[in-house]
Amino acid sequence: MTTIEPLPYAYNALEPYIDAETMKIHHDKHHQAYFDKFTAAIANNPELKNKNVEEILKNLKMIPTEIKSVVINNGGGHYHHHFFWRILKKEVPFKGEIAHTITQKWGSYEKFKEELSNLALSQFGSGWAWLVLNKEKGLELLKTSNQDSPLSLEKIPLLGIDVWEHAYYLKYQNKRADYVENFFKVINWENVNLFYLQELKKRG
Ligand code: MN3
Repeated sequence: MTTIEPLPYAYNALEPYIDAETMKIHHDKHHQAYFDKFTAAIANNPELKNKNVEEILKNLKMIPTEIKSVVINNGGGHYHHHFFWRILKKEVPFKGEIAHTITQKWGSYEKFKEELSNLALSQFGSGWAWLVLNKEKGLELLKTSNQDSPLSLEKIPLLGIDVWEHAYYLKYQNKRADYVENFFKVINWENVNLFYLQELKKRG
C-alpha cells in the first residue's frame, strides 16, 4: 500500500517542545493508519477515488452512508496531519500579514494565544483547536471533535493544535496545558502566513 509523504524535517526538529519519539509514532503510525484506512474505504468507489481528500471533506454529501463515518474520521485524520506537519517549526517569529490581521482582530498576540489555548484545553476528549479562514475571509477560532474537519463547515484551516492524547502523552502525560503552552513555540508562522495569503488569492 502507498505510503504517506515523509515528515518535512527530522523527527527531533521540534525538541524539546515536541519529542522525537512522539513525532515518529505520530507520523509513521497514526498518520499512516489514517491514510491506509481512508484509502481502503474509498477503494471501491470510483467517484471518491478521483477526488482529493479536501474536496471530499468539503462536500460530505458525496460520501455514501455506509462509508461516511470511516471516510470522515480517516480522511479527516489524513488531511489534518498532512497539514499539521507543515505548520510546525521551532521558534519562527510571529510576523507577516497573518500576524497583522490577528493583532487587529484580537488586540494582541497574547489575547489570541489565550483564546486559542482555552479552546484547546476545553476540548473534551480527542479533537483539535483551530485558527480558520471563514467564508467572509475573516479569521475565527473553533474546536472540533475527533477528526471532524473545519473544511466540512466551509472553513479553511490555517493553524491547528492536535489535542488527541497521541500528540503529547508520551512527554506530557496528563499535562495538556504544558503541551499547549509549548505548542506556541513551534508554530511555523511563515507557512501559516503563506497558507493565509494563498487562500485569499484563490478567492480573488
Ligand atoms: Mn494526531
